[in-house]
Amino acid sequence: MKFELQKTDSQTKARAGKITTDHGEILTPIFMPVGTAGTVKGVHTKELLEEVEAQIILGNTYHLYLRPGLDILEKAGGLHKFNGWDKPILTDSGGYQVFSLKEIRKITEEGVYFNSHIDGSKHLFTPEYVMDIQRVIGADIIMAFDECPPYPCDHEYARKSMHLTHRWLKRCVKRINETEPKYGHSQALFPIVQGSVFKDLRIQSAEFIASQDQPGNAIGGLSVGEPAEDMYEMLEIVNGILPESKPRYLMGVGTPENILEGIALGTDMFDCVMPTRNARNGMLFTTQGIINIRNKKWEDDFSPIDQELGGYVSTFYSKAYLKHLNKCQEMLAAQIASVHNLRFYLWLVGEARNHILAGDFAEWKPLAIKKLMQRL
Ligand code: PRF
Repeated sequence: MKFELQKTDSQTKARAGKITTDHGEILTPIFMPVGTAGTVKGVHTKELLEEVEAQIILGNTYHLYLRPGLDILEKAGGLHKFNGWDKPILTDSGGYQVFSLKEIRKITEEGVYFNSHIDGSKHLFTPEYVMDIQRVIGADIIMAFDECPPYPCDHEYARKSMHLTHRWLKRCVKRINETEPKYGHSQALFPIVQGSVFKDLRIQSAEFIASQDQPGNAIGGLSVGEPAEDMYEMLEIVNGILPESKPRYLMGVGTPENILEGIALGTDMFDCVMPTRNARNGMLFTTQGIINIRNKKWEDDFSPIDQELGGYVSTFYSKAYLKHLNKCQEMLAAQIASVHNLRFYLWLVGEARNHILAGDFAEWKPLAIKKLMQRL
């Protein structure tokens, strides 16, 4: 994997860059649609390519390990072959997913014991095993095994948890260095900064993560319930320490506003279930503002969902028709809304990139936030 920094904004920390993987290029800043179980829910691969114009998608180690399981993934020749997505893929390590299980897990130095949410069966994820699983899945970018502490948590818990994440990282790096990719394309390991909302821990963690000298770095443990201001403060501290020459990935973030602020603070990559999850609940992000399609006012609005956004789905279907489909709980409602919202998110980061390159990102950002976050 290679990262080329193309431009840094003169008034903010925003950057435009290019990541090159064996499955192609990613122009940054970028948003990565979440494809937990090897599918971006409700969206065909063809639509991801042609409508959403996604450049990289996410998969989850935890879900793919449980279903379809390593046997099938290996027989398929990895996730790219299995789901037909021939562009870059990133897999999360399963740490975060396992931690959200709460009742059914136990954390030790060795790793995390957990019960499957599907059939209750017992499993152990260690840093080594999670690297092995991600070798079998075959993503282009793979994440280190970390603990994401809950919010709020006290300084003592956050400190111990951070050190555990750092020790686990060393084991991840060792395992990756001792093993080879299975399918001929290379895999880049991204370590994850933790430290909750404590400045001293975030500084310590960012320094340790940077010292591991991996191809890219991630910031975890944010957008877990803390005030947005705390998230931005932590991000500013961490991005000031992580090297400029490598991509920075803010995990699980966020709203259009969070993403634009994250970009302004020097972050290059984002992922979030928000565009797809909210789509299924009838919330649409548009170039004119936010729509709740369940609202009565759309009942007889026959204008396209979003003319300015372009694309087939957003310009062909009307708001009134989508409202009708949603009310009838038709599958197509979720599909249309998901494709539309993802196209919007990819448009958003593309616009940010264009404004960084044009040199007017700082002037554009507050106006964009005001317009895009207003409720219509
Ligand atoms: N760690 C991992 N995945 C994540 C997170 C994390 O802290 C977050 C936190 N927002 C989202 N996804 N491994």
